[in-house]
Amino acid sequence: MGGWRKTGAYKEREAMATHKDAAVREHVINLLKGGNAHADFEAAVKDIPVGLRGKRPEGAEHSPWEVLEHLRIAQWDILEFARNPQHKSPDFPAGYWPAGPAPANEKEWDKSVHSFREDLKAMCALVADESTDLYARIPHGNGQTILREALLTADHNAYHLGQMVLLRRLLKAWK
Ligand code: NI
Repeated sequence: MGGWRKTGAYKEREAMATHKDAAVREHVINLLKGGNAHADFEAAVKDIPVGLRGKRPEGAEHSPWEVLEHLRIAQWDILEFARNPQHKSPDFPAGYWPAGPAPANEKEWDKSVHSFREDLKAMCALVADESTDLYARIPHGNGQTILREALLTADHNAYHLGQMVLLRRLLKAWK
């Protein structure tokens, strides 16, 4: 019963594949966590004065709150798409942005930061899970893989984290 599979050469190839798979997972998780080549999420949202969170600096299209919420909603949408066949994406583009430039209060800001963190953790856990096939087509998608969704998340986050830092510079709220 499949005894031929247990030859030394097969086992060696299998060990090599597992090793490469683990390396890819590690690279993708590092990319998701960020912080290697630029400010990570924690640095980008840390200590933004309450009074500036809803401010659009002159010449900028968005406030820090709008960028934070956009980051949260987009990441949540990609994560849910990746793991939940029932997921319905928001309307594009309006559903990916908050209603206005400012949060209702500090609690709403904190809640958004917290949700972003939790979803990022969940995306990393999905990638780390050895039972997740990074290369298989997502059954309810049209060609996407978990690898693609994880890379899309990292790329989209990096783009808007850079934007957040620039907004903070313009608002004089970046050390
Ligand atoms: Ni975006």
